[in-house]
Amino acid sequence: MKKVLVSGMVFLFVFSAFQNAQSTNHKYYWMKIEAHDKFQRSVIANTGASIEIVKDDYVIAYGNEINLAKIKSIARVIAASDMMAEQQFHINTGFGTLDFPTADSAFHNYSELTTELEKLAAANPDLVHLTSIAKTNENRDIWALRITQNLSDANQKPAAIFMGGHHAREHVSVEIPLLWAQYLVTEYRKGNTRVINLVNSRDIHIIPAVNPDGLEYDVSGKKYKLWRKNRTQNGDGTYGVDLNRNYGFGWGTGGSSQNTSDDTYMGPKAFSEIETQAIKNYVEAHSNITILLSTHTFSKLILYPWGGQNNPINVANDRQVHETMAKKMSVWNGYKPEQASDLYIASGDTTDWAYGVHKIISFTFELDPDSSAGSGIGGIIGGKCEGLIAPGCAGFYPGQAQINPTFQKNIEPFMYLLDHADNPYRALAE
Ligand code: 0X9
Ligand code: ZN
Repeated sequence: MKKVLVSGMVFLFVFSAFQNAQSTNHKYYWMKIEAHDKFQRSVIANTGASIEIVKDDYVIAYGNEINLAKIKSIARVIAASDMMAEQQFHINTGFGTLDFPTADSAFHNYSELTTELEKLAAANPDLVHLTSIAKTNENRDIWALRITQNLSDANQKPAAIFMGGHHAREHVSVEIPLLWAQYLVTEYRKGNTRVINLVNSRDIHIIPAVNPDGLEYDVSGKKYKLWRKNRTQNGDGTYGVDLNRNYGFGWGTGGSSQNTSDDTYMGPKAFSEIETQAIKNYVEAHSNITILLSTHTFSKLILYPWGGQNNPINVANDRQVHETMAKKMSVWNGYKPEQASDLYIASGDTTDWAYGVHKIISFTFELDPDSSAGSGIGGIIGGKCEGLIAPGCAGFYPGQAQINPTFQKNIEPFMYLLDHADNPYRALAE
Protein backbone atom coordinates (compact mmCIF):
# COMPACT_ATOMS: atom_id res chain seq x y z
CA MET A 1 0.00 0.00 0.00
CA LYS A 2 2.78 2.33 1.05
CA LYS A 3 4.74 1.46 -2.08
CA VAL A 4 1.73 2.21 -4.28
CA LEU A 5 1.29 5.52 -2.54
CA VAL A 6 4.96 6.45 -2.92
CA SER A 7 5.14 5.48 -6.58
CA GLY A 8 1.86 7.32 -7.10
CA MET A 9 3.41 10.40 -5.57
CA VAL A 10 6.52 10.05 -7.71
CA PHE A 11 4.33 9.72 -10.77
CA LEU A 12 2.32 12.77 -9.77
CA PHE A 13 5.48 14.74 -9.12
CA VAL A 14 7.01 13.80 -12.46
CA PHE A 15 3.71 14.40 -14.23
CA SER A 16 3.20 17.82 -12.70
CA ALA A 17 6.82 18.78 -13.32
CA PHE A 18 6.28 17.81 -16.95
CA GLN A 19 3.10 19.81 -17.10
CA ASN A 20 4.80 22.81 -15.57
CA ALA A 21 7.72 22.55 -17.93
CA GLN A 22 5.19 22.68 -20.72
CA SER A 23 3.35 25.54 -19.17
CA THR A 24 5.76 28.17 -20.44
CA ASN A 25 4.75 27.17 -23.94
CA HIS A 26 1.24 28.41 -23.81
CA LYS A 27 -0.52 29.92 -26.72
CA TYR A 28 -2.19 33.19 -25.87
CA TYR A 29 -5.64 34.22 -27.00
CA TRP A 30 -7.77 37.29 -27.17
CA MET A 31 -11.25 36.17 -26.26
CA LYS A 32 -14.56 37.91 -26.72
CA ILE A 33 -16.90 36.44 -24.11
CA GLU A 34 -20.55 37.04 -23.42
CA ALA A 35 -21.03 38.58 -19.95
CA HIS A 36 -23.83 40.85 -18.86
CA ASP A 37 -22.96 41.87 -15.32
CA LYS A 38 -20.16 42.00 -12.75
CA PHE A 39 -21.08 38.56 -11.41
CA GLN A 40 -20.63 36.93 -14.80
CA ARG A 41 -17.43 38.91 -15.29
CA SER A 42 -16.08 37.81 -11.90
CA VAL A 43 -16.58 34.15 -12.85
CA ILE A 44 -14.50 34.80 -15.96
CA ALA A 45 -11.85 36.65 -13.93
CA ASN A 46 -11.58 33.56 -11.71
CA THR A 47 -10.22 31.46 -14.57
CA GLY A 48 -6.86 33.27 -14.48
CA ALA A 49 -7.34 35.24 -17.71
CA SER A 50 -7.07 39.01 -17.45
CA ILE A 51 -10.15 40.98 -18.42
CA GLU A 52 -9.10 44.01 -20.40
CA ILE A 53 -12.25 45.45 -21.90
CA VAL A 54 -15.66 45.55 -20.25
CA LYS A 55 -18.78 46.24 -22.29
CA ASP A 56 -22.46 45.89 -21.35
CA ASP A 57 -22.84 42.50 -23.03
CA TYR A 58 -19.33 41.10 -23.32
CA VAL A 59 -15.74 41.33 -22.19
CA ILE A 60 -12.46 41.01 -24.02
CA ALA A 61 -10.02 38.92 -22.03
CA TYR A 62 -6.45 37.79 -22.62
CA GLY A 63 -5.21 34.40 -21.51
CA ASN A 64 -3.82 31.02 -22.45
CA GLU A 65 -5.50 27.90 -23.84
CA ILE A 66 -6.20 26.55 -20.34
CA ASN A 67 -7.97 29.77 -19.40
CA LEU A 68 -9.90 29.56 -22.68
CA ALA A 69 -11.01 25.98 -22.04
CA LYS A 70 -12.19 26.91 -18.54
CA ILE A 71 -14.05 29.92 -19.89
CA LYS A 72 -15.73 27.81 -22.57
CA SER A 73 -17.16 25.60 -19.85
CA ILE A 74 -18.81 28.50 -18.03
CA ALA A 75 -19.63 31.13 -20.64
CA ARG A 76 -20.23 31.67 -24.34
CA VAL A 77 -17.03 32.52 -26.16
CA ILE A 78 -18.13 34.68 -29.06
CA ALA A 79 -14.71 34.68 -30.70
CA ALA A 80 -11.12 33.81 -29.88
CA SER A 81 -8.02 34.57 -31.85
CA ASP A 82 -4.62 33.27 -30.96
CA MET A 83 -1.34 35.08 -30.77
CA MET A 84 1.00 32.80 -32.66
CA ALA A 85 4.25 34.61 -32.26
CA GLU A 86 7.17 33.01 -30.55
CA GLN A 87 7.49 35.91 -28.16
CA GLN A 88 4.13 35.01 -26.72
CA PHE A 89 5.74 31.93 -25.22
CA HIS A 90 7.37 34.14 -22.67
CA ILE A 91 10.58 32.21 -22.29
CA ASN A 92 13.72 34.19 -21.64
CA THR A 93 15.59 33.69 -24.87
CA GLY A 94 17.94 36.58 -24.25
CA PHE A 95 16.80 40.12 -23.98
CA GLY A 96 18.22 41.73 -27.09
CA THR A 97 17.82 45.50 -27.16
CA LEU A 98 15.88 46.71 -24.16
CA ASP A 99 13.98 49.43 -25.92
CA PHE A 100 10.67 50.44 -27.40
CA PRO A 101 9.91 50.00 -31.08
CA THR A 102 11.28 53.02 -32.94
CA ALA A 103 7.83 54.51 -33.57
CA ASP A 104 7.34 54.70 -29.80
CA SER A 105 10.74 56.08 -28.88
CA ALA A 106 9.18 58.89 -26.84
CA PHE A 107 8.43 56.28 -24.18
CA HIS A 108 11.17 55.87 -21.60
CA ASN A 109 12.90 52.56 -21.26
CA TYR A 110 14.34 51.86 -17.82
CA SER A 111 17.70 53.48 -18.41
CA GLU A 112 16.08 56.57 -19.95
CA LEU A 113 13.66 56.76 -17.02
CA THR A 114 16.56 56.52 -14.57
CA THR A 115 18.39 59.32 -16.41
CA GLU A 116 15.31 61.59 -16.31
CA LEU A 117 14.81 61.03 -12.60
CA GLU A 118 18.48 61.58 -11.84
CA LYS A 119 18.51 64.76 -13.94
CA LEU A 120 15.46 66.13 -12.14
CA ALA A 121 16.96 65.40 -8.74
CA ALA A 122 20.43 66.72 -9.62
CA ALA A 123 19.08 69.99 -11.05
CA ASN A 124 16.73 70.59 -8.11
CA PRO A 125 18.45 69.43 -4.92
CA ASP A 126 16.31 71.81 -2.86
CA LEU A 127 13.08 70.17 -4.03
CA VAL A 128 13.61 66.70 -5.45
CA HIS A 129 15.03 63.68 -3.66
CA LEU A 130 15.61 60.42 -5.47
CA THR A 131 15.97 57.12 -3.62
CA SER A 132 15.97 53.47 -4.53
CA ILE A 133 13.38 51.64 -2.47
CA ALA A 134 14.48 48.14 -3.51
CA LYS A 135 16.50 46.13 -5.99
CA THR A 136 14.41 43.84 -8.14
CA ASN A 137 15.10 40.21 -9.01
CA GLU A 138 17.03 41.41 -12.03
CA ASN A 139 18.88 44.00 -9.99
CA ARG A 140 17.06 47.12 -11.12
CA ASP A 141 16.33 49.93 -8.69
CA ILE A 142 12.73 50.79 -7.97
CA TRP A 143 12.94 54.56 -7.88
CA ALA A 144 11.00 56.84 -5.57
CA LEU A 145 11.01 60.60 -6.03
CA ARG A 146 10.12 62.77 -3.12
CA ILE A 147 9.21 66.32 -3.98
CA THR A 148 8.92 68.72 -1.07
CA GLN A 149 10.28 72.09 -0.10
CA ASN A 150 12.14 71.13 3.04
CA LEU A 151 13.05 67.50 3.50
CA SER A 152 13.76 67.83 7.21
CA ASP A 153 10.15 68.58 8.11
CA ALA A 154 8.48 66.68 5.25
CA ASN A 155 7.16 64.02 7.61
CA GLN A 156 5.04 66.67 9.29
CA LYS A 157 3.34 67.64 6.03
CA PRO A 158 0.35 65.90 4.46
CA ALA A 159 1.56 63.38 1.89
CA ALA A 160 0.23 61.86 -1.30
CA ILE A 161 1.74 58.98 -3.24
CA PHE A 162 1.48 58.49 -7.01
CA MET A 163 2.69 55.29 -8.59
CA GLY A 164 2.61 53.60 -11.97
CA GLY A 165 3.90 50.63 -13.90
CA HIS A 166 2.59 47.73 -11.82
CA HIS A 167 1.71 45.95 -15.05
CA ALA A 168 4.48 45.51 -17.60
CA ARG A 169 2.49 46.25 -20.76
CA GLU A 170 0.93 49.43 -19.35
CA HIS A 171 3.69 51.81 -20.39
CA VAL A 172 1.51 54.93 -20.44
CA SER A 173 1.02 54.41 -16.70
CA VAL A 174 4.76 55.06 -16.21
CA GLU A 175 4.95 58.14 -18.42
CA ILE A 176 2.16 59.95 -16.58
CA PRO A 177 3.75 59.93 -13.08
CA LEU A 178 7.07 60.89 -14.68
CA LEU A 179 5.45 63.85 -16.45
CA TRP A 180 3.71 64.76 -13.21
CA ALA A 181 7.03 65.00 -11.37
CA GLN A 182 8.53 67.10 -14.18
CA TYR A 183 5.43 69.30 -14.31
CA LEU A 184 5.53 70.06 -10.59
CA VAL A 185 9.16 71.13 -10.73
CA THR A 186 8.86 73.11 -13.97
CA GLU A 187 5.78 74.97 -12.81
CA TYR A 188 7.37 75.63 -9.44
CA ARG A 189 10.36 77.23 -11.12
CA LYS A 190 8.10 79.20 -13.46
CA GLY A 191 6.36 80.75 -10.49
CA ASN A 192 2.99 78.96 -10.74
CA THR A 193 1.63 79.97 -7.34
CA ARG A 194 -0.78 77.10 -7.04
CA VAL A 195 2.02 74.59 -7.60
CA ILE A 196 4.40 76.52 -5.33
CA ASN A 197 1.85 76.47 -2.50
CA LEU A 198 1.22 72.76 -2.90
CA VAL A 199 4.88 71.77 -3.18
CA ASN A 200 5.71 73.92 -0.15
CA SER A 201 2.94 72.49 1.99
CA ARG A 202 2.88 68.83 0.91
CA ASP A 203 5.13 65.80 0.91
CA ILE A 204 4.85 64.27 -2.57
CA HIS A 205 5.93 60.72 -3.40
CA ILE A 206 6.17 59.49 -6.97
CA ILE A 207 7.13 55.94 -7.95
CA PRO A 208 6.72 55.82 -11.72
CA ALA A 209 7.83 52.23 -12.34
CA VAL A 210 6.89 49.69 -9.67
CA ASN A 211 7.74 46.78 -11.98
CA PRO A 212 10.90 47.70 -13.93
CA ASP A 213 11.81 44.07 -14.75
CA GLY A 214 8.43 43.46 -16.35
CA LEU A 215 8.43 46.79 -18.19
CA GLU A 216 11.84 46.05 -19.68
CA TYR A 217 10.91 42.51 -20.60
CA ASP A 218 7.82 43.76 -22.41
CA VAL A 219 9.89 45.85 -24.82
CA SER A 220 12.92 43.59 -25.13
CA GLY A 221 14.04 43.09 -28.70
CA LYS A 222 11.97 46.18 -29.66
CA LYS A 223 8.87 44.02 -29.78
CA TYR A 224 5.90 44.35 -27.52
CA LYS A 225 5.06 41.13 -25.74
CA LEU A 226 1.84 41.90 -23.93
CA TRP A 227 3.55 40.90 -20.69
CA ARG A 228 1.70 41.77 -17.48
CA LYS A 229 3.48 40.34 -14.45
CA ASN A 230 6.90 40.86 -12.90
CA ARG A 231 9.72 38.45 -13.83
CA THR A 232 10.03 36.31 -10.74
CA GLN A 233 11.09 32.77 -11.59
CA ASN A 234 8.31 30.70 -10.12
CA GLY A 235 10.54 27.65 -9.86
CA ASP A 236 8.57 25.56 -12.35
CA GLY A 237 9.73 27.12 -15.59
CA THR A 238 7.15 29.90 -15.51
CA TYR A 239 7.75 33.57 -14.86
CA GLY A 240 5.96 36.27 -13.01
CA VAL A 241 3.48 37.22 -10.34
CA ASP A 242 0.67 39.70 -10.94
CA LEU A 243 1.72 42.52 -8.61
CA ASN A 244 -1.83 43.85 -8.50
CA ARG A 245 -2.97 40.54 -6.99
CA ASN A 246 -0.12 40.24 -4.48
CA TYR A 247 -1.00 42.87 -1.85
CA GLY A 248 -1.99 41.65 1.58
CA PHE A 249 -5.59 42.58 2.12
CA GLY A 250 -8.11 39.89 1.22
CA TRP A 251 -5.28 38.27 -0.74
CA GLY A 252 -6.38 35.25 -2.76
CA THR A 253 -10.10 35.67 -2.19
CA GLY A 254 -11.26 35.91 -5.79
CA GLY A 255 -10.29 37.10 -9.24
CA SER A 256 -6.72 35.95 -8.84
CA SER A 257 -5.09 32.66 -9.76
CA GLN A 258 -3.01 30.04 -7.95
CA ASN A 259 -1.67 28.82 -11.27
CA THR A 260 1.84 30.14 -11.83
CA SER A 261 1.42 30.41 -15.58
CA ASP A 262 -1.67 32.58 -15.41
CA ASP A 263 -1.58 36.30 -16.02
CA THR A 264 -3.32 36.95 -12.71
CA TYR A 265 -1.11 34.63 -10.63
CA MET A 266 -1.34 35.91 -7.05
CA GLY A 267 2.07 34.62 -5.89
CA PRO A 268 2.78 32.00 -3.21
CA LYS A 269 1.75 34.35 -0.40
CA ALA A 270 0.71 37.95 0.13
CA PHE A 271 3.63 40.31 -0.39
CA SER A 272 5.79 37.50 -1.72
CA GLU A 273 7.27 39.93 -4.26
CA ILE A 274 10.11 42.39 -3.84
CA GLU A 275 8.07 45.07 -5.61
CA THR A 276 4.96 44.84 -3.42
CA GLN A 277 7.09 44.52 -0.28
CA ALA A 278 8.93 47.67 -1.32
CA ILE A 279 5.67 49.60 -1.70
CA LYS A 280 4.40 48.24 1.61
CA ASN A 281 7.58 49.23 3.45
CA TYR A 282 7.69 52.62 1.80
CA VAL A 283 4.06 53.48 2.53
CA GLU A 284 4.41 52.23 6.11
CA ALA A 285 7.54 54.34 6.60
CA HIS A 286 5.54 57.45 5.62
CA SER A 287 2.56 57.50 7.92
CA ASN A 288 1.66 61.02 6.74
CA ILE A 289 0.36 59.55 3.42
CA THR A 290 -3.39 60.12 3.23
CA ILE A 291 -3.95 59.81 -0.54
CA LEU A 292 -2.78 57.15 -2.99
CA LEU A 293 -3.10 56.92 -6.75
CA SER A 294 -2.01 53.91 -8.79
CA THR A 295 -2.05 54.47 -12.54
CA HIS A 296 -2.82 51.59 -14.89
CA THR A 297 -4.07 51.37 -18.46
CA PHE A 298 -6.51 51.29 -20.15
CA SER A 299 -10.25 52.11 -20.31
CA LYS A 300 -10.62 55.61 -18.86
CA LEU A 301 -11.87 54.67 -15.43
CA ILE A 302 -11.49 56.01 -11.89
CA LEU A 303 -11.73 53.03 -9.54
CA TYR A 304 -11.89 52.90 -5.77
CA PRO A 305 -12.21 50.15 -3.12
CA TRP A 306 -13.42 47.61 -2.78
CA GLY A 307 -12.06 45.60 -5.66
CA GLY A 308 -11.99 42.28 -3.85
CA GLN A 309 -15.59 42.28 -2.70
CA ASN A 310 -18.91 43.45 -4.03
CA ASN A 311 -19.87 45.27 -0.83
CA PRO A 312 -19.25 48.97 -0.84
CA ILE A 313 -17.00 50.41 1.90
CA ASN A 314 -19.17 50.24 4.99
CA VAL A 315 -17.78 53.30 6.78
CA ALA A 316 -20.14 55.92 5.37
CA ASN A 317 -17.81 58.90 5.16
CA ASP A 318 -14.98 56.80 3.72
CA ARG A 319 -17.30 55.47 1.04
CA GLN A 320 -18.58 58.97 0.35
CA VAL A 321 -15.17 60.54 0.17
CA HIS A 322 -14.04 58.00 -2.45
CA GLU A 323 -17.26 58.43 -4.41
CA THR A 324 -17.23 62.21 -4.20
CA MET A 325 -13.58 62.63 -5.12
CA ALA A 326 -13.87 60.13 -8.00
CA LYS A 327 -16.92 61.93 -9.36
CA LYS A 328 -15.27 65.31 -9.07
CA MET A 329 -12.11 64.14 -10.88
CA SER A 330 -14.17 62.49 -13.61
CA VAL A 331 -15.45 65.90 -14.69
CA TRP A 332 -11.88 66.90 -15.56
CA ASN A 333 -10.56 63.78 -17.19
CA GLY A 334 -13.80 62.41 -18.59
CA TYR A 335 -13.16 58.98 -17.02
CA LYS A 336 -15.93 56.88 -15.55
CA PRO A 337 -15.94 56.70 -11.74
CA GLU A 338 -16.94 53.40 -10.14
CA GLN A 339 -16.20 50.91 -7.42
CA ALA A 340 -13.45 48.59 -8.72
CA SER A 341 -15.49 45.42 -8.23
CA ASP A 342 -18.22 46.83 -10.49
CA LEU A 343 -15.85 45.73 -13.23
CA TYR A 344 -15.09 42.29 -11.76
CA ILE A 345 -13.83 40.97 -8.45
CA ALA A 346 -10.05 41.04 -8.13
CA SER A 347 -8.37 40.57 -4.76
CA GLY A 348 -4.93 41.68 -3.61
CA ASP A 349 -4.76 45.00 -5.44
CA THR A 350 -2.90 48.07 -4.23
CA THR A 351 -5.91 50.19 -3.32
CA ASP A 352 -7.75 47.54 -1.27
CA TRP A 353 -4.60 47.11 0.82
CA ALA A 354 -3.86 50.84 1.17
CA TYR A 355 -7.41 51.63 2.24
CA GLY A 356 -8.17 48.35 4.00
CA VAL A 357 -5.05 48.33 6.16
CA HIS A 358 -4.02 51.97 6.34
CA LYS A 359 -7.25 53.89 5.67
CA ILE A 360 -5.49 55.79 2.90
CA ILE A 361 -7.99 57.22 0.41
CA SER A 362 -7.01 55.27 -2.68
CA PHE A 363 -7.73 55.30 -6.38
CA THR A 364 -6.75 53.39 -9.48
CA PHE A 365 -6.88 55.30 -12.75
CA GLU A 366 -7.24 53.19 -15.85
CA LEU A 367 -5.82 55.81 -18.20
CA ASP A 368 -6.48 56.41 -21.89
CA PRO A 369 -7.37 55.09 -24.36
CA ASP A 370 -10.96 54.07 -23.81
CA SER A 371 -12.21 50.55 -24.14
CA SER A 372 -13.23 50.98 -27.77
CA ALA A 373 -9.53 50.71 -28.67
CA GLY A 374 -9.43 47.49 -30.62
CA SER A 375 -12.53 46.01 -29.02
CA GLY A 376 -13.44 43.84 -31.98
CA ILE A 377 -11.69 40.55 -32.58
CA GLY A 378 -9.58 41.25 -35.59
CA GLY A 379 -6.83 39.46 -37.40
CA ILE A 380 -3.39 39.47 -35.96
CA ILE A 381 -0.35 40.58 -37.86
CA GLY A 382 2.50 38.20 -37.26
CA GLY A 383 1.20 37.47 -33.81
CA LYS A 384 2.57 40.73 -32.49
CA CYS A 385 1.00 43.89 -31.33
CA GLU A 386 2.79 45.93 -33.96
CA GLY A 387 -0.18 45.78 -36.30
CA LEU A 388 -2.35 47.02 -33.46
CA ILE A 389 -5.26 45.05 -34.79
CA ALA A 390 -5.67 42.54 -32.00
CA PRO A 391 -8.04 43.75 -29.32
CA GLY A 392 -6.15 45.26 -26.46
CA CYS A 393 -3.05 45.94 -28.54
CA ALA A 394 -4.22 49.43 -29.40
CA GLY A 395 -5.28 49.79 -25.78
CA PHE A 396 -1.93 48.89 -24.25
CA TYR A 397 0.18 50.29 -27.07
CA PRO A 398 -1.71 53.40 -28.20
CA GLY A 399 1.34 55.13 -29.64
CA GLN A 400 3.47 57.92 -28.26
CA ALA A 401 1.09 60.65 -29.44
CA GLN A 402 -1.30 59.55 -26.71
CA ILE A 403 1.08 60.36 -23.84
CA ASN A 404 0.76 64.11 -23.66
CA PRO A 405 -3.02 64.45 -24.09
CA THR A 406 -3.46 61.79 -21.41
CA PHE A 407 -1.26 63.76 -19.08
CA GLN A 408 -2.94 67.10 -19.81
CA LYS A 409 -6.41 65.87 -18.89
CA ASN A 410 -5.09 64.42 -15.65
CA ILE A 411 -3.26 67.48 -14.32
CA GLU A 412 -6.37 68.81 -12.60
CA PRO A 413 -7.29 65.45 -10.98
CA PHE A 414 -3.68 65.05 -9.77
CA MET A 415 -3.68 68.59 -8.35
CA TYR A 416 -6.97 67.88 -6.64
CA LEU A 417 -5.60 64.70 -5.04
CA LEU A 418 -2.52 66.52 -3.83
CA ASP A 419 -4.53 69.44 -2.54
CA HIS A 420 -6.82 67.17 -0.51
CA ALA A 421 -3.99 65.29 1.18
CA ASP A 422 -4.37 67.65 4.17
CA ASN A 423 -7.89 66.35 4.80
CA PRO A 424 -9.58 64.27 2.09
CA TYR A 425 -12.90 64.54 3.96
CA ARG A 426 -12.93 68.20 3.07
CA ALA A 427 -14.16 67.05 -0.34
CA LEU A 428 -17.51 66.18 1.26
CA ALA A 429 -18.22 69.78 2.16
CA GLU A 430 -17.30 71.29 -1.21
O1 0X9 B 1 -7.13 43.96 -13.07
C1 0X9 B 1 -6.41 44.87 -12.65
O2 0X9 B 1 -5.44 44.69 -11.92
C2 0X9 B 1 -6.75 46.31 -13.06
N1 0X9 B 1 -7.00 46.38 -14.46
S1 0X9 B 1 -5.78 46.18 -15.53
O3 0X9 B 1 -6.35 46.15 -16.86
N2 0X9 B 1 -4.84 47.45 -15.47
O4 0X9 B 1 -5.06 45.01 -15.18
C3 0X9 B 1 -7.99 46.74 -12.34
C4 0X9 B 1 -7.92 46.60 -10.87
C5 0X9 B 1 -9.20 47.07 -10.27
N3 0X9 B 1 -9.70 46.15 -9.34
C6 0X9 B 1 -10.78 45.32 -9.57
N4 0X9 B 1 -11.40 45.27 -10.70
N5 0X9 B 1 -11.19 44.61 -8.57
ZN1 ZN C 1 -2.92 47.27 -14.83
